[in-house]
Amino acid sequence: MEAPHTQNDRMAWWREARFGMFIHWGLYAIPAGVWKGRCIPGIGEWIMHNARIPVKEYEKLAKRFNPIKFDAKEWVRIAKMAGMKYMVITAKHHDGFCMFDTDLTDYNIVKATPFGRDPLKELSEACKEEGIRLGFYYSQTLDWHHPDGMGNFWDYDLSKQDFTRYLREYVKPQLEELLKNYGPIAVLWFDITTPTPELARELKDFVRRMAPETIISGRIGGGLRTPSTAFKGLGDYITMGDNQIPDRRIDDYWEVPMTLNDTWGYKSYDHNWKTPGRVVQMLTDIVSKGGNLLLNVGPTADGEIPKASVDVLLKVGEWLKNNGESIYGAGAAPFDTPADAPYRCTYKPGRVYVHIFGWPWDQSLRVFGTKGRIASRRAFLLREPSYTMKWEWSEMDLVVLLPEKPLDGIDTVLVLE
Ligand code: FHN
Repeated sequence: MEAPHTQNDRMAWWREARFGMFIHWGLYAIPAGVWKGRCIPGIGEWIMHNARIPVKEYEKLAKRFNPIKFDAKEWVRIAKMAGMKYMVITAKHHDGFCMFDTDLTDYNIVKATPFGRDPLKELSEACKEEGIRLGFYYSQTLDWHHPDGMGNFWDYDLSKQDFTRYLREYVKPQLEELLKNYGPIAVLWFDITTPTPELARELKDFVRRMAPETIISGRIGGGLRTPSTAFKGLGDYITMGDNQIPDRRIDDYWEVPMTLNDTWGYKSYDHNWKTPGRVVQMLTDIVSKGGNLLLNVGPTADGEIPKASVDVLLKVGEWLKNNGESIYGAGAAPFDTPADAPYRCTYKPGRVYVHIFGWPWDQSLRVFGTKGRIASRRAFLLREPSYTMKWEWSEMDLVVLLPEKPLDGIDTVLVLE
């Protein structure tokens, strides 16, 4: 049993950070959702599975992978400008292709592609320079390339597989490489869950021994399911279901993995981008319930983060530059906000930040259920601290008289001090 303070120490930066960049990048960026002239339904990084592409055929993509536009510094700069504090990139996704140099297989970006560089090495250096924490996504269960990995029923006879051998002789040595050669690794982001609680425990103990400071995602499995599709298992925090924001606060560490469009890996014809306003409001909603947002980008086979996603991220970053105080290090307010209220509240000791999404037509904003929970002395706009507002209690609610118009159409932040 770990000493509880150890986990809090490990999680301190993560709780402060609140907003990270998820990156799904691999060979699947080449077909980008199209195989043999057919648009393949589903998320881009699942194309090998969804089109039942045989290993021998999919492997050939490696010969064509030459992302010459990849620039680690530029990716880190984008994350920074977006106000993100950490980055989690796919070291190995379900297709089994390794985006780092590894002695365990030649099926990796350095040995099997004309590119021949190690982007994770380059990113770890760029992140260090810029003070962004770097984590790795690692698919510990599904591996459609490895004969002992799970999930590839179209090439392999599943009854002959030995998953324990895969975990011990392939997964663990690869994690050792990642933790030793790229460290310090902020997060190991496991996915789907490890098949048995015993193996999840073995994996967790292994990572802990090697890197006690590395945070482990909830999808390592091995425990009970938490609310709905959320998972904590033996991990350090609850990983919510993909794109799922809980409807109320959760008093634990938790994170929502979220796509910026409808795929994780790049798909040439998915243009369904979330707007900057929607992202800011989702981030605020998540922080108001005590969680983190890990927002995904899917770079192209050339090595670029699609311009449409960069445009959204930069606008989110602009909003955060002006309003970051209400997000970083903030958490859930000491009172509940009805799901249909036109605002969300984030909180730091001494300050409630009311994020107003819908400006009231009569300028009077009712902050529900606050009586007895907060003792407000001053109400002002975060971006205009000199502009103080009148307020009064009405039954259990605080009613604040706002200026005529919002300062920010996306989310104007009112501070109750
Ligand atoms: O199957 C994966 C999917 O490709 C993607 O990586 C997401 C990200 O959270 N995780 C899995 C599904 O939950």
